[in-house]
Amino acid sequence: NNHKSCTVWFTGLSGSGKSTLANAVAKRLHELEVRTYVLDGDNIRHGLNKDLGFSPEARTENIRRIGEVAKLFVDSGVIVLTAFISPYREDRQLVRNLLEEQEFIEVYTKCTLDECEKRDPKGLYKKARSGVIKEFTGISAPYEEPDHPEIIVQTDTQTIEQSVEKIIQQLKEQGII
Ligand code: GGZ
Repeated sequence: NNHKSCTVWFTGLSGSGKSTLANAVAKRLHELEVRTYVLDGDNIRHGLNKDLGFSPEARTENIRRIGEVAKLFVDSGVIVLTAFISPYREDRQLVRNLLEEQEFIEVYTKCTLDECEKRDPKGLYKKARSGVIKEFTGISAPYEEPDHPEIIVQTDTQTIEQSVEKIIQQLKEQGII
């Protein structure tokens, strides 16, 4: 299949649905015979970035490296989907600047902290509240909302299918797929 490459950059709180959506979009793209790769904590923080923790400096370096890796994937012709909190506006801007204008599609998985905390699939919010985990995003570390993301998906009111569809539509409108 003939398609362009880009980075679909998910940003949002822990538990807001970044990985779920990245994988759901990848599945949908696969059906359309588009080549994709998903970067997330499982394949990045356990490997390339296993030397990094969650201090502001470590998060900035985490995102910088992921941006460079995403750029390599874009150069190779695939659509790369990244699922990282990426809490700092400046860090996301830096990645945007690494890529061509049409190649960076920022998707804000918007979800109230309340709802993320209710989901708490790994029990991390509970640990953050009790102080077992320090500097936890949304509780004891900041999350800076994107000002002008290409896409906002409201994951506490929209279904996964609706969100996937919105992202696929944007890729079509931009002539990527
Ligand atoms: C935020 C943390 C923290 C702290 C561990 N703050 O829900 P998860 O578990 O699977 O996703 C979170 C993941 C965040 O890593 P990122 O690389 O996406 O973060 S960043 O972009 O800010 O560098 C969470 C887990 O790691 N986790 N400690 N203190 N999330």
